[in-house]
Amino acid sequence: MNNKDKLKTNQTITWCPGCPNFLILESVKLAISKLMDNGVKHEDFAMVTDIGCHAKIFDYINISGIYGLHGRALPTAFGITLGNPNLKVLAFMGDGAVYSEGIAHFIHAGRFNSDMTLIVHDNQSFSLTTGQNTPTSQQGYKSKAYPLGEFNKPMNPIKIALASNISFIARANARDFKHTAEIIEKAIKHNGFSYVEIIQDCLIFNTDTNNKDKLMYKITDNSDKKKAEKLADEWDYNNQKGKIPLGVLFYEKRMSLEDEWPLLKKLKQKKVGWKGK
Ligand SMILES: Cc1ncc(C[n+]2csc(CCOP(=O)(O)OP(=O)(O)O)c2C)c(N)n1
Ligand code: SF4
Repeated sequence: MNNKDKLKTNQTITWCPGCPNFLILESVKLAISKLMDNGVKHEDFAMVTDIGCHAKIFDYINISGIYGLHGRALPTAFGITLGNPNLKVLAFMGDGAVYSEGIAHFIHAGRFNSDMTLIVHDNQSFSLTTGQNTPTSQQGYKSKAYPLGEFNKPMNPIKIALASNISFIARANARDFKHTAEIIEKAIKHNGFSYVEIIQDCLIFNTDTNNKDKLMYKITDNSDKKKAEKLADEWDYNNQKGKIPLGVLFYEKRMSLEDEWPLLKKLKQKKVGWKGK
C-alpha cells in the first residue's frame, strides 16, 4: 500500500458534490504522503478540526487527533504540541471559526510560535449553519443574519497574521490542488507556527464571492516583511476587485517555542513525549 492510500478512511464523504473541500482533502493527503515518502512516520502526524463543513475532513484522513470545539482548534492543537513536541500537528478551521470565535487564539499563536500548522478553509461564510456572515464576508452580502446586507468592511486576515508575528503566512486556491499541496508541505516543514489561508468557494452560500481565479497570481516565497505588507494590501477581501497573490507571502526563521522552552527542547532532542515514549 502506498503512503497516500494509508491516509484513506472508509467514511462516506458528505460534502456537497463538487465542493472544493474535496480538493483541499486531496492536497492535504498529497502533502502528508510526500512527507511520509521522505521518512516522516504516519504516527508522527496529529490533527485537530474545528466545527463546520471543513471539519468533516477529520473523518476522511486516517490520522490520530481530536474533533474539537467551534473556534477552539488552535488551543487544542497547542495542547497536543506541548504534550509531544515531536508530532507534526495540523489544525483545520473555517473562516468563521478562526477569524470570529477563535481570533484571540490566532493572534496568540503568532506570539507563541509553537511548531504547528493551521489550515483555513476560507469560504467567506459560516456554511454549515446556512451561510451567516463571517469577518471575511464582503460588504453587501445578504444572509438571514444580515438581511440588509453586510455593512462592515471585511477583515484582512493576512494583515492580522503579519501584525501578530506569525512566522509563516501563505495563501492558496483550493482549486489549484497541486500548488496547495506544495504550500501545505512547506508549512508543515516550517519550524514554528505556520498558517495557510485557502480560498475555497462554497457552492451553496455566498456564491457571489466565488470564481476569483482571474484575480489570482503566484509569487515566489517571500521573506521581506515590507513586501509582505504590500502583498497583503493587494486584496481587501471585498470581493471581485484587486489582485490576489498566492504562495508563501511571508516566512522568517526564528526560534519556535519548542526551541526556547528547555523542557520541550529536551523532549525534542530525545524524540519522546512527556511519558518518555
Ligand atoms: C461556540 C459555538 N458557536 C456556534 C456554533 C454553531 N456552529 C457550528 S458550525 C458553525 C459554522 C462554521 O462556519 P465556518 O467555521 O466558517 O466553517 P464552514 O462551515 O464554512 O466550513 C457554527 C456557527 C457552535 N457549534 N459552537
Ligand atoms: S455547504 Fe458549501 S462548504 Fe459546505 S459542503 Fe456544501 S459547498 Fe461545501
